[in-house]
Amino acid sequence: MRKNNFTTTKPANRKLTTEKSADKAAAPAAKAAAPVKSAAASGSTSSAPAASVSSEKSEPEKTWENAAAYKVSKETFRAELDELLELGFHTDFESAPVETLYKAIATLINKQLKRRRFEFQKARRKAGKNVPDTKKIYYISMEFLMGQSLKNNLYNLDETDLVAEVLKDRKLTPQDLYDCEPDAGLGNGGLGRLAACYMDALASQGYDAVGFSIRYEYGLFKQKIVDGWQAELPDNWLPGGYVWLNRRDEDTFKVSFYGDYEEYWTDDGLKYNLNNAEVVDAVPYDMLISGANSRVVDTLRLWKSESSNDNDFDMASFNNGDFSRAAQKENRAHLISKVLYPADNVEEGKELRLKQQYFMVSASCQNIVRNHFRDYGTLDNFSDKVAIHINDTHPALTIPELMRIFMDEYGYEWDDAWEQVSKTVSYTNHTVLAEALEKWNEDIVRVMMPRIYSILKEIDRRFREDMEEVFPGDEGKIDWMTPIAQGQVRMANLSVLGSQSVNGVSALHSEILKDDLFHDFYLATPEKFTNVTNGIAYRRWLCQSNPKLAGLIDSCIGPDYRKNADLLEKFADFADDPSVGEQVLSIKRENKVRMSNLIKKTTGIAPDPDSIFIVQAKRLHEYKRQLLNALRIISRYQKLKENPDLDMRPETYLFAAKTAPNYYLAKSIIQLICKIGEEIEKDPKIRSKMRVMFLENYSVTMAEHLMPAADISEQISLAGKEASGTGNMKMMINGAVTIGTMDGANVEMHEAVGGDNIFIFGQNAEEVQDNLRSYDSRRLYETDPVIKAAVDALGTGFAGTDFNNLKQYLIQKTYSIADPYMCLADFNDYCRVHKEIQDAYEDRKRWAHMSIINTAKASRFAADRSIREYADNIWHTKPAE
Ligand code: 26V
Repeated sequence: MRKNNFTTTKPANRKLTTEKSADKAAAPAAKAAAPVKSAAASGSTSSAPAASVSSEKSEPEKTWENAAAYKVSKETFRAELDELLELGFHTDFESAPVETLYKAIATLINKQLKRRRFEFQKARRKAGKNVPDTKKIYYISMEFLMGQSLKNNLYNLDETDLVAEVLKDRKLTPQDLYDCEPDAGLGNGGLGRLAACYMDALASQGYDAVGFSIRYEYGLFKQKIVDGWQAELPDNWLPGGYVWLNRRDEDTFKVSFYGDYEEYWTDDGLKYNLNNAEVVDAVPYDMLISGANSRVVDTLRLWKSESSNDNDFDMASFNNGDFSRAAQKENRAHLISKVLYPADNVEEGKELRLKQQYFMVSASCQNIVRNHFRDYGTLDNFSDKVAIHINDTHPALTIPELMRIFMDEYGYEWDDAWEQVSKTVSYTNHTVLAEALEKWNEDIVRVMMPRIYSILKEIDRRFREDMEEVFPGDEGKIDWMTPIAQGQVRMANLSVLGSQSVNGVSALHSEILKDDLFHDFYLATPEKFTNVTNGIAYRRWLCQSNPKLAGLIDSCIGPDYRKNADLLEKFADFADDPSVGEQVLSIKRENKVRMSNLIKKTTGIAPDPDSIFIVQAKRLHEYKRQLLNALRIISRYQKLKENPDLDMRPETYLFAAKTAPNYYLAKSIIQLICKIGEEIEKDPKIRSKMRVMFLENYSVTMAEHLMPAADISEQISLAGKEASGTGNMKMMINGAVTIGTMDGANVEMHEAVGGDNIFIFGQNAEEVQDNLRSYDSRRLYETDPVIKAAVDALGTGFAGTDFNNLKQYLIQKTYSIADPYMCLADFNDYCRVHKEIQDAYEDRKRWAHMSIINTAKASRFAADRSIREYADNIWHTKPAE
């Protein structure tokens, strides 16, 4: 095939204007002249009436350099608040409902962030575009599980005390406002929360970064448990959440789907026509991301889909009284950003999901390239100045979409475009589960995005040619690696071959990628593969969620660890200090009391704060083995039934988990946990010794209460399956002791705290590999009476519901493999370490020691550290500050 340039009608490096071009879909500024919709209509706060109280003359200028200038007196803040309440909310300070106070104060804080953001960008421009070693970082992710923002922003801007002062006049506290804010639940679990933690770390360390995602109208469903069964309700978060969203019509981009596509050859190369495409507008809503101890304010840009053409409203149908037909096209456009897909780690081949992905990717890539060209007048230095990170394979279409823009809109030839694109993109893998590896039906891709499909075919063709040189004649291997085969587009392969870097999220996981999942790619391009172990926004998860423990740490080692997480390790020096130990235990107890009260509010039951709080909170999935936990609980319950006077420290088992709506088996496991809890509640003697509670509707905000209250953190996945885990880090930093397998980040936690401060059990990843083939769960069931009794109890049931299906799952080969995640194989060892925990917990000095070591050694799991590793080793950039 001749070297083609895939040009459309535009010449190379042509400046972009709003002029009508043959390919209108590509004109970035097309909406520049569109009037900004009213605040009420758009949900924007940018034009809220009183958000512009002019600062007094005597106040210092609010510049980038002068962070102190943003500090205002209580009086000034109150004056701004009063004006906003009156003009923006038609009320006043004395009579405003607390929800209104929340909105108004959030609006003022958002305004301060906008000012800071503006000044940051101004300073960036002033410093010149050629600041060496700094790039613009773009983090593209289908999910950002942000949770609440007010508390975090107040903490970062150091305005909590000011707001507390102002609220005193209404006898309210900041917490009363926090309780009004809905979670921005724009994510399923670990992957989404990680992206949120990384935005915090990027801003806190002064990196110039933008996150890109979708402004889902409905976030992750609200979970309702009905008779133990999970039901899903829509999560309509925008009414309380919009205060943080700043609509920016002027940055609207157009995204094309479908259409009649034809390619033809000319003397200038391959050209194409695309007619009758379905074009939608991508309208950005910016959420501003404050950093702690940082003057940088970054942006999370969330795209909303809207119909791009007034003609999309069908006036003729309307006039005929066919109203649903009249709005059909508009609704089709709006549907794209309507709702977050609630599945993770399971197959989800829905067309709308692919549409969401391309929508997000196309708008983001157009935005990135437009910005770059505007700043530099060329794309030749693109990979020197831009880093684009794709969070799992969901944004993998970034690769062909950038190729499209470079070639079709800027006239690049294939090789030059590829050179830039493949040096700019980097990819993180978050799961090795085969069923979560995205594959799309080739025909769907071809029809939905014909131009992208054509580029994918060319990527595929060239890749096969390249691999033929690396693995000559090895058809099988090459076929396994290609982005298109057997009628499917394989997003993981596309991501690996189109990225300059591929990483896993814990040391073990990254090894598995090289040895197993991407082994052939590793052989072909070993230099691409690296590891960045996950990290958490520890200021949120420790300093804000557990202020008492953070205060104690301040008093021991000083507050600098709040800026530099490495310093937290010094807290280990206090592991055997009796007074610090006592305080650690009593703070944990206070946190448990607080959690217990919260649980009482929703369930009517207050678990005993002097019992051991054993927590497993995470998505419900077979590989995470909540079922193993439940089986051991059953076994323990049977023991207690036999001997109700058993001498033991009471235990409270707290579960929290959502699962994909169509994941029947996982829903059964939720029901099992609920029903065991119900059964135990019936017996006063037993429930004084053990309680099992399933906490409904797990969320970021719930986690912020739960993590500080955990004594034991359950991290019991089958080794080799959990890529990293991050809940494990959150509980660890709050002083919980982990019971876990050698999986994901547990391995590094074990290394950090040493064998005495963690309870490790079960097969390691290698043993799992070796044993899987010969594994016979039925034999274990038949030969081990304790296992048999627990499994049989599933058949008998709890609180009137039997769980024969789960019994069969564990021992019956009618399921392709019985017990595929080997619960029964690790059962006995799991019981063994739980016994050790009972003893360790009774030795209060030892427990305090373990707790302190866990908190201190969690320093290495700070997101700040992860982000520095990404910046240094993958993006090759430095902070802008
Ligand atoms: C897959 C799918 C499949 C199609 C439908 C929607 C959807 C959404 C998400 C996913 C992938 C989920 C992968 C994930 O969340 N992995 C988790 O990532 C965490 C952060 O790296 C890590 O700590 C967890 O171990 C890992 O399970």
